[in-house]
Amino acid sequence: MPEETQALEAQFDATVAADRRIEPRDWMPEGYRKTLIRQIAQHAHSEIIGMQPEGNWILRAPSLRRKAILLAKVQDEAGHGMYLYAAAETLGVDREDLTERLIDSRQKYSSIFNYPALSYADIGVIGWLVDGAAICNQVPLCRCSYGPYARAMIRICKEESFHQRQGYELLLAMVNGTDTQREMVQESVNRWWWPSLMMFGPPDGDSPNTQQSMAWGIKRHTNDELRQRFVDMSVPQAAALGVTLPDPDLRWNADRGAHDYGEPDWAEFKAVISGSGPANAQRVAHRRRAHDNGAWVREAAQAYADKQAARTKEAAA
Ligand code: FAQ
Repeated sequence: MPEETQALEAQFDATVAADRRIEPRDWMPEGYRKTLIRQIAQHAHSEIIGMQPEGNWILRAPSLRRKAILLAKVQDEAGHGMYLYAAAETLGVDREDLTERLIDSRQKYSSIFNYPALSYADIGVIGWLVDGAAICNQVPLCRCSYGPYARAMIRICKEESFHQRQGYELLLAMVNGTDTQREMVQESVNRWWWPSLMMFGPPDGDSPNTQQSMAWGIKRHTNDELRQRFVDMSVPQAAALGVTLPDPDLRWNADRGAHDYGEPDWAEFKAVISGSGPANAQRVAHRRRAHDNGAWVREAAQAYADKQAARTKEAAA
């Protein structure tokens, strides 16, 4: 390695070790750049695809108040996608290219969005469990070593926290309603609990990226550490709602000071992230359709930008 690169690498290592931020202008190892692009793009795609399960319920929300809340939440997710694509662009990639990779299934998005939202109770449970898992995973990313990602995460986490509360508040209203509503909530929790645990990624022993990502200060905790935190956080919340989490092995372990819980179905997880989940084909097809339908807007914006640039050039000449 040339001496100059060695010095830059030493500076990078020292910045990470001192818990300072790496900024776009700074030298960074190619692996660090690639890992960030992979993770941030996957995260951005998740926010964008993640609008679909809930978006499907906007027109069927049971009151104007619920409709306004859901609309605002889904719009927030679009905003998160935009901040994250902008953060990825600081690493030298192009948003258009990332979108192509998503709709060609060359880049992943979170497994959770490949499950359908079948009842209105799912809107509450997605807020409670899916946004709850997202917060657990994302709060540590506010301290990620890459500045633009860490800063984007601060605002995203504040909004996710509101999302989680609106879901929990909706569930509280439902469990204080009729027997049918309580049954709807329990049925929904039964479907979403295990996929929510899978959001944290494979078990640590099967996670090829965790060790290096932690050494680089991208990830601050392992997948299993965050999954455990989420289980411990959810158990009292489930008790307050009066719902049962669908895991016969779930119990408090006083020695560990944490809950023991059962093994998620990792074969199902692998199938879902390889494209064979219940809604993968539908989600990607919908995103592709929306992208194709928006082509005229991109063309018009480009034509306008070209015209403005030509006028500026003319005026300068
Ligand atoms: N789904 O070695 P690891 C939201 C892939 S929240 C799909 O452990 P890593 C908010 C992984 O990419 C959801 N793929 O990987 C919202 C890798 O594949 P690759 C988004 C998964 O990166 C709420 C392979 O498995 N949040 O959107 C998943 O160190 C409600 C090996 O795994 C984020 O993206 C999965 N669950 O750790 C929106 C958070 N897990 O790329 C709307 C940021 C793993 O090598 C409504 N990301 N894989 O082919 C992260 O924290 C990390 O990337 C992990 C995975 C923890 C997800």
